[in-house]
Amino acid sequence: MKISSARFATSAADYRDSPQTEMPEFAFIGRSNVGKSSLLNMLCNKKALARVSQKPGHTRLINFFVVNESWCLVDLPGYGYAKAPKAERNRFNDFVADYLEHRDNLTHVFVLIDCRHEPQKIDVDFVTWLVECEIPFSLVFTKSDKNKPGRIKTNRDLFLEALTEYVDGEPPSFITSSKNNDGRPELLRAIGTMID
Ligand SMILES: Nc1nc2c(ncn2[C@@H]2O[C@H](COP(=O)(O)OP(=O)(O)O)[C@@H](O)[C@H]2O)c(=O)[nH]1
Ligand SMILES: [Mg+2]
Repeated sequence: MKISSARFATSAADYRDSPQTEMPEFAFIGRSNVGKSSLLNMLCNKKALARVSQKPGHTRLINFFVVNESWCLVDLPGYGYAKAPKAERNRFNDFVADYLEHRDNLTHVFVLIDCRHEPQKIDVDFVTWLVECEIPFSLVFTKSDKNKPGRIKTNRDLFLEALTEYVDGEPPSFITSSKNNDGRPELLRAIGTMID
């Protein structure tokens, strides 16, 4: 799929403020700093579309971007903000949950996971919650330029193994790097098949 245009549409601080549109929507979520904004920029081939932050916990809003004037990318706030109190860390915003559970045009969720780490409980718990809610998702292992291919595959396999208890079959997974565009064609192809 070719990206001919990508533009910021709007931000919402509450699910009810989400824009009214029937365009298919693809949401990106993961821990703060996992590389969500960088991945959106990489996919759209635009450096400053979504804000990339050195500081975790920066994105507190749901940000909507329109691509090719026909579908949307959504940058959701990161869960697991390391500097928040522990009680808050294990919980993600109600409004993100509302969005994921009720947004009619939500087509697919991409869950970003840092490929350098072995499965983290917060990621496994979140994916398990998606399964319970019957929300379709894929796993995206980010920052592949920062780890050896063998280690990345091991971490991915461990994650898939941690899910077998909860998921029938294997969810689709991607390995990406926003530094070297690793995984870009595969992700765009997957999105393309879902909007046809
Ligand atoms: N080496 C490398 N760094 C990355 C990659 N993706 C993001 N980063 C860096 O990780 C930090 C957090 O990225 P950001 O996209 O803001 O993460 P977000 O909080 O999930 O939106 C920034 O310093 C990025 O430059 C990647 O694929 N490779
Ligand atoms: Mg971000």
